Amino acid sequence: MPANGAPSVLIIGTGFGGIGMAIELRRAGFRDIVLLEKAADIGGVWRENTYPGAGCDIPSPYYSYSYEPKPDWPMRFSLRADIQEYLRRTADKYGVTGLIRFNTEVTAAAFDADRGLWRVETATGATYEANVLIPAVGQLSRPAWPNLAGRERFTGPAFHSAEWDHGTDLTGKRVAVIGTGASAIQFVPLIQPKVARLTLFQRTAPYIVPKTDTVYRPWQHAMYRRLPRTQLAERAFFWGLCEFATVGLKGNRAITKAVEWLSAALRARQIKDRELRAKLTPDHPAGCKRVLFASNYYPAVAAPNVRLETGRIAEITPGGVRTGDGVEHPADVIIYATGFRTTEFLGPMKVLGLAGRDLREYWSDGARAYLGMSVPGFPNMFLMYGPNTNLGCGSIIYMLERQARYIRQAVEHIAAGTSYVDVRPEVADHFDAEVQRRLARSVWSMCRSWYREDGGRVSTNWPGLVSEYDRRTKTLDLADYQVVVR
Ligand code: N01
Repeated sequence: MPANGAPSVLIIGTGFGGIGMAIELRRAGFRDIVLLEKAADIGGVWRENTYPGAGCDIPSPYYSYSYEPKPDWPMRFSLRADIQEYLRRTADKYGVTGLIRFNTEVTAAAFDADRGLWRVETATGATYEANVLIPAVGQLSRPAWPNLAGRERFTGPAFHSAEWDHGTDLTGKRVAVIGTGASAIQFVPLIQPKVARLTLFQRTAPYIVPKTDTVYRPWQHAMYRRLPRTQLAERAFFWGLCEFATVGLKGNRAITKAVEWLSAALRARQIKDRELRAKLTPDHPAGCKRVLFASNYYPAVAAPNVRLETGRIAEITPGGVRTGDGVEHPADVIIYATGFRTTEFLGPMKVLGLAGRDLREYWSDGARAYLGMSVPGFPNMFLMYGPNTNLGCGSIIYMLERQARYIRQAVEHIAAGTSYVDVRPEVADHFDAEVQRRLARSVWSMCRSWYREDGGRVSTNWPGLVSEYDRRTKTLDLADYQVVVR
C-alpha cells in the first residue's frame, strides 16, 4: 500500500485504457493520480467516431471490463453512444471522473533523472509533474488523410469518417466515399438509402462475414442480472471463438480458409450480379487485413444508386474524383474513410527519456516496447495499447486490463522507495526479436495494412493468443528492469 501519496501518476488519455488504469491504481490504494484529456469528454475512439452506425464488432459481454459487467447492454454489438455511456458511468462509479483535467492536450514530456520525475507540457501552457507517466492514447486516434492530388481543390464539403460533419445533410446528394474498411462498411448501409448517388472507391476488397447481432430481450437482461454467470458464459464463448480465430491468424491456413469460405457464401447469397461479386472478392488471405462483420453491407453496395469503383484514384477535382482511366466521378460531398495513422504511436508528442533521448528517434525504424509497455531509456513510462498489443480478433479491453495489472505492479515497486525502473535494453531487444520472428509467420505479413509500417514491420499486433499475453504479464519480474533507488 502506498505511503505519503507517492508515487504520483500522470495518465494521458481517457479512453478504456486510461480509465481502466486509473481504476486499477485506485483499487490498489493509490491516490495521487491525474488524467490529462485533450477533449472535453471521456471516451477515446468512442467519443471521436460519431459516424452513422459507429459501433463495436466485438460483442459487449466481452468488450467490457471484467469487473464491471453490464447486464442491460441493448444489443450484442453495441453502438458507440452506449459504449461511451458505459465508460462514463464506470469512471464515475470508481471515482475517476474527478481526477481528469479536460481540454488539456499533452505536447511534450521529458524525464528528469535526478528528481525521478516526468515533466509534461500541455497546449494550454500548464505543466504537470509526476513520478510515473502512462500514455494511454490508443492506436486509432489520429485520422489518416490520403495523399491524393487536388484534395484541397474540391469545392464541396469533405470530411474524414472519424471527424463526421453532422452539419452536412447527405439527403439527395451525390456522395463519394473513399475506403472500404471497418468504418466505411458500418456507415455505407446507413447513408445509402438517403443519398441520390453513392460512388464507393474500393482499393482492396475486404473480407466480410455475417454479423450475428441480436437485440437483447427484457428476459435476457433479467437473466444476466440474476444469474451473472450466463453473461459470463457469453463472454467466455466469444473469448474462445477469438482465440480459435487467432490460431488461424498466427498461420493456420485451414482456419483462415474457413473464413474465406464464409465470406464467399455471404457474397453468393447477397450479390447476384457476377461482375459486382468479382469486384467484391478479396485477393489476399483472410485476416491479413481486418475481417469485417456486416450483414447489411453487400446489399447496400448492390443497391441501384451505388457504384463500386475499383479504378485507381488519379486526383480529386473541384467537382469530384477522377480515376486513372480519365473518368471524372462527380460528387457533392466526399467522405474519406481512410483509417488512422496507426504506426505513429504517441502521435505528435515529443517524449524525451534519459539523457534527452528522443522516443521518435528510438522508434525511427519502427515502434517497439517490452510487452508493449516499457521502452528502454524511458524509465517509469508505461504505454497502454502500445506497440504489438493490438488484436486481429479479441477484446482490446482484455489486453488493457492485463496492462493495467502489470503497470500497477511497477507503480507499487516505485512506491516502495525506488526512484525509477528502466527496462533492460537486452530484455526489450530479445522480446522484440521474438515478436517479429513470430509475426513474420503470421497472416499479417502477407499484405499491406494498417498493422504494418511502410517498411513492412508489423508494429501494431500481438503475435499470440490473448491467454499468452495474460500469462506473460501476470507478474512483473523486476529482473527485467534496472532499478535505481533514491
Ligand atoms: O480504416 P482502415 P477504418 N486511396 O485502415 C482505404 C477499428 N474500427 O477506419 O485496404 C484509396 O481499415 C484502404 O484501402 P486499402 C478496426 O480495428 C473498428 O475503416 O489500404 N483508398 C481501406 O479500404 C479497424 O480495422 C470498428 O487498400 C485508400 C480504407 O481506406 C480500424 O479501426 C469500426 C487510400 C481504410 O480502412 C480502422 O478502420 C471502425 C487511398 N489513398 C473502426 N488510403 C468496429 O469495431 C486508404 N484507403 C466495427
